Amino acid sequence: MRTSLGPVQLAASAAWTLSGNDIGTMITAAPRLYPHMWSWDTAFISIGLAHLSAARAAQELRTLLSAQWRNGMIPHIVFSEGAGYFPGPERWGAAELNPDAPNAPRTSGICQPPVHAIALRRIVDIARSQGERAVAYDLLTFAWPRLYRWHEWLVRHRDPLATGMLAIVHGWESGMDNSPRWDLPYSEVFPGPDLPPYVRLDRGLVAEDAERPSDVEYDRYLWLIEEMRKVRYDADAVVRDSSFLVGDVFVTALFALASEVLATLGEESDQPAWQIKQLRGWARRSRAAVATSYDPLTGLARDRDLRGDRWLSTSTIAGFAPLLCGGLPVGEEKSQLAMLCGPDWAGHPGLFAAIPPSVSPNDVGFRPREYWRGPVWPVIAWLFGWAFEEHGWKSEAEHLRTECLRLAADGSFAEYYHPLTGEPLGSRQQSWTATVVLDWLH
Ligand code: 9WN
Repeated sequence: MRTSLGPVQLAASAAWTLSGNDIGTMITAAPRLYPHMWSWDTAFISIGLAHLSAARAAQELRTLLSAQWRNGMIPHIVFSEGAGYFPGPERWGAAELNPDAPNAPRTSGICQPPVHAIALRRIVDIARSQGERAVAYDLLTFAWPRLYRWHEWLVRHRDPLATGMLAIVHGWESGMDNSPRWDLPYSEVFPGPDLPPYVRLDRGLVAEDAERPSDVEYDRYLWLIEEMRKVRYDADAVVRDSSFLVGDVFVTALFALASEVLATLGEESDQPAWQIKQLRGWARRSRAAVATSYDPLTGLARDRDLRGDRWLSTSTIAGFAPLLCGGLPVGEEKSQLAMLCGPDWAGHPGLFAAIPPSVSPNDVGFRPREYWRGPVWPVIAWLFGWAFEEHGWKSEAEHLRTECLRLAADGSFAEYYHPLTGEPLGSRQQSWTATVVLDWLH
């Protein structure tokens, strides 16, 4: 039978998970599968930490920001001294090839979704509510200019059509690595004969191989790194030459949302007015780009394949991106919300908990155990819950929270869950699952 922990035990267990993943220099994304710091994981991890100690949360965010590249990019992985993950720092060779990459700590050469300003907002609010005003002030002063530079980097280097739709150069940058969203663009990534051999380390660390991407997918992931190495991670050359270049509607929506949040934090901390204005302008443009991608036939927003010059209409959770950042006309917005809560998604009668899975159970491509091809990811639900709160959709936010807590009450803090049975999948003791549970419990 499935364990079901009460709120006090669950909170204690989440806190215990975070402290178990604390290796002294950082909190790793997960104990075995991911023994390093991941960019968007750390944003979420800091939120959970803030409930335990605002100062510790601030330290975690500072650690991530200390690895920011000189050009402003926040790298997707900050490597710990420990080994056990492939591709590690040697395979990336970022510091050897690009003078903007720090020598220490070592990092990867790509980025991840820009959720950091949302985390900063949450940490500052939690710290203030705990009376830790100095911690909040110091963190805001430290992080704001760095996050501004990060957003500026995205606008400067990742908006190739100047429409506000931000592009990614690797599926890992979306955070939804093997989502069916990327199947078509990846089908045109052809690993060359000079792809250096490699050994995957992830396979043995999950119960079944199918819970992780296939070898064919990994070849493509690794090939894209080779392409980037050839241009020494020069941001514009990567966008020019990479065989994978996709306008990511989910990243774009998060960017729009986070830019608004950062602008407001800037007003609260007397940051330069022109930068605040610029952030609001970026948010407006990206919101409009998300709205433009909306397909009235499916009711979902779309990614744009910039190599193939075509819309990608694959139906996934990312199609609800407009609900994160706003910008759709009221009628469309309402019908998107109804669709998300309806029988194709969170209201599907077969679900263990009423949370939208990564792919609809009614979709032919639905694979309930396969990573981003069907499972439920609590952290994605948290993002929608947070945005719903912001929009004033309180009952929808509360419903997501209650259902996610029911799913997570088994105390495994799995990376993702089988949407129909609630079975934990992927890694266990995943930090960001523990942290969103902690936040929901407060
Ligand atoms: C590659 C750490 C990361 C998450 C991603 C998730 C997974 C890595 C992997 O784990 O990606 O970056 O090796 O599969 O897809 O969203 O940040 O938790």
